Parts: sequence; structure tokens; C-alpha cells
Amino acid sequence: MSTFPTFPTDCTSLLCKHLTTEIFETLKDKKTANGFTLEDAIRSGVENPDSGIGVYAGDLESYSLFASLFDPIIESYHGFSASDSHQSDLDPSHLDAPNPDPEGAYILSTRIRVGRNVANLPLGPAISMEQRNQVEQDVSTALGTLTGALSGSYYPLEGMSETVSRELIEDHFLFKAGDRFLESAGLNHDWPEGRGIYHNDDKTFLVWINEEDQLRIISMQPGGDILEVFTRLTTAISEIERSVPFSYSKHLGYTTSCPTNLGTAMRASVHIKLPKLSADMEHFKTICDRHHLQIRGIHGEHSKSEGGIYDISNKRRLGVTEVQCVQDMVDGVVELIAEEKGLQSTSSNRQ
Ligand code: ADP
Ligand code: DAR
Repeated sequence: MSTFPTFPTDCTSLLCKHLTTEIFETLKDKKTANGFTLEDAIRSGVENPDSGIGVYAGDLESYSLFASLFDPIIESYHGFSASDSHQSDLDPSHLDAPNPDPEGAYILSTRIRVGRNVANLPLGPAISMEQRNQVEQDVSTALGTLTGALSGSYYPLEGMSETVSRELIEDHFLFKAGDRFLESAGLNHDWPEGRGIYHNDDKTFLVWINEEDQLRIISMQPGGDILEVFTRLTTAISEIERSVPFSYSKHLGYTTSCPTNLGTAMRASVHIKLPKLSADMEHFKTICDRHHLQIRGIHGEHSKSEGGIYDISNKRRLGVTEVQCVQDMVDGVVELIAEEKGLQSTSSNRQ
């Protein structure tokens, strides 16, 4: 890449904000041991100027070789400096999380996921087809050894029957080829080869293989027993890690292709009904901001809410532990439910 990319004047991505001509000139001819270049790292943000971030790493080395660009982006997004170290805590006994909605009046379902990538391999944007297929082979074999409540079956996307596909879509388990941001980042190469979904017989535990990260390890169930969901997830993570080494660094924690997922790579979410509170979005957002929470729609990252149901999850991922991520969500959900109850009683008193 010889010339500085052009961005529209209204571009607000962190790539636009932090890619200076000096940084560009310093990095433009460098490449990692896997051949990953600056052009590869910024392609998604150049082709999609409406990106929030706009960069992806092709391997662990990308974060050090292109540090003059990645570090300010990571600091802007996570408030985490180049000299900070990440701490991990996956011990459910450290979580204070009685069910915030034991009557089931508000929380439809709870889902907690982590991203993981295999140690000493490139990340999705720079991995070869052969390496990706080997990841599928190794991870699905490891999943096949899971016992008890975690035992289940693996469903490769390649050659998947219409029946299985329909069932997985109905269960909200099936992932499709990534969006245009992931496409530009090179995360959809050779799709659907090397991709698949594992789920346990109870359909409360899933692993996506070679979606955005090489593993998305997911625990989910109806209702608000967040501690049970977290406990299942941490048990599964330690079981899988007995045979699959995860890419981890003292500085960045669990490494992921998108910098937004670095550290814990954890998103702990509830789908929750808040019809009264969501009528005042400013008030709703103020409570969420206070607890470092993100509001999403209920069909994935860029979807809309439906019927007053929202996906509420932790925003912080790096520089906080996994227990703190889940605690952020629990504490925020407790306050959101209290507010919704208050508004409901006020409106019923008026009637
Ligand atoms: P992530 O990066 O965590 O995978 P997405 O927003 O893309 O986030 O969600 C992936 C899928 O998981 C979507 O189909 C979404 O509807 C589903 N999902 C997320 N949170 C929950 C939840 N609490 N309950 C049920 N499904 C959920
Ligand atoms: N769309 C990209 C990535 C944002 C974070 N979401 C992920 N990693 N799924 C952007 O730069 O906005």
C-alpha cells in the first residue's frame, strides 16, 4: 500500500481518528511473520468508512508490529494504555449474582460468551484454509470428549442439511457468513469450509468454530439465573482448555481479531422486557452508561429491538476481569428492573 487511504469527511471510526500520515509512512511496508500487512489490518475500515473501529489483527504479532496504530485505538476504546496489564478471574464464587428476576417477569434469557483463538496460530484474517480446517478438526475433537451436561454433537456448516439448518436457526444457534465488516477483514474466506456449531443435548451450551474468532464458547438458557449460566461457561472453558491452548498475553489478555474483544473477550447479556423504561430512551441510556452497559437489538450486533425487548450486556472487556464483566451486567439489570417496576406501579396508581 503506497498511498494514504482516502476517508469521507464524516468518517468517525477510530481508524480515521488515529491513522496519521506519519504512522502510515512508518508502518506501510511492514509485514508480520504470517505476511499480514498494514493494508490488511485497515482494509475493513477503508472499505467500510461507517465502521466504529475499522481495524482487525491478523495475528498476535500485529498488536506489537502495528502498535503505533493499535495502541491508541485500544486506549480510545477500552481506556487501557500500552503499559497496562490485564487480569483474568473466571471463578464464579467471586460473583454476587442472585437471580434479579426470579418470577421471570422481565428477563427472557441469559447468554454469556467468550471469544478464544488457538495459541501459536494466525487469527482469522491471516489464517490459511489448511490451518483453519485443522482448528475445526482439533476443536471438534476436543468437544467430542465433553461429558455430562456438556456432552452433545457437532454440526459442520459445510453440507449441513436443510432440516438441521432450520432447527439451528429456530434455536438462534446458527451463525451465517459475517457481515460486510468481517468480509472486508478476510474473516469469511473459504466460507462455509472449516466452520461449524457444537451444542449440548440440553441446548444450553454452544461452541461456534471459526466464526469471527476460532472459538466462541457460549452458555445460555431461558430466565435470569446468571450465576448458573456463568458457572456452566467457566466449567466448559477449563474443560476445552485441557486440550486446546488459547492465545493469551499478559498485556492484552485473550487475543482476538477485533480489538473490541481483547482481554476477557466476554459479552454477558440478557434479553429483557423494559416497555415503560424504554419509552424514555435518555433515562434508559443514562442507567446503562452508569453501569458500563451496551444496548443492542435482539437479533445480533446491528439489529433493532422488538416489542420493547432489548439485549443488555457489559461494554467493558479489557482491563476488567470476567467476574467484573458479569457483575457490571448484573448490577445494571437490577437497577433497570427496579426502575421498570417503579414506572409500572406509578402508572397503575394513576389508573
Ligand atoms: P456476540 O458478539 O455476543 O455473538 P451478537 O449480538 O452478534 O453478539 O449475538 C449473537 C446471537 O446471540 C444473536 O442471534 C443474538 O440474538 C443471540 N443472543 C445474544 N444475547 C442473547 C440472550 N441474552 N438471549 C438469547 N439470545 C441472545
Ligand atoms: N464492525 C466493526 C467491528 C465492531 C465490533 N464488533 C465485532 N467485532 N463483531 C467496526 O469497526 O465497527
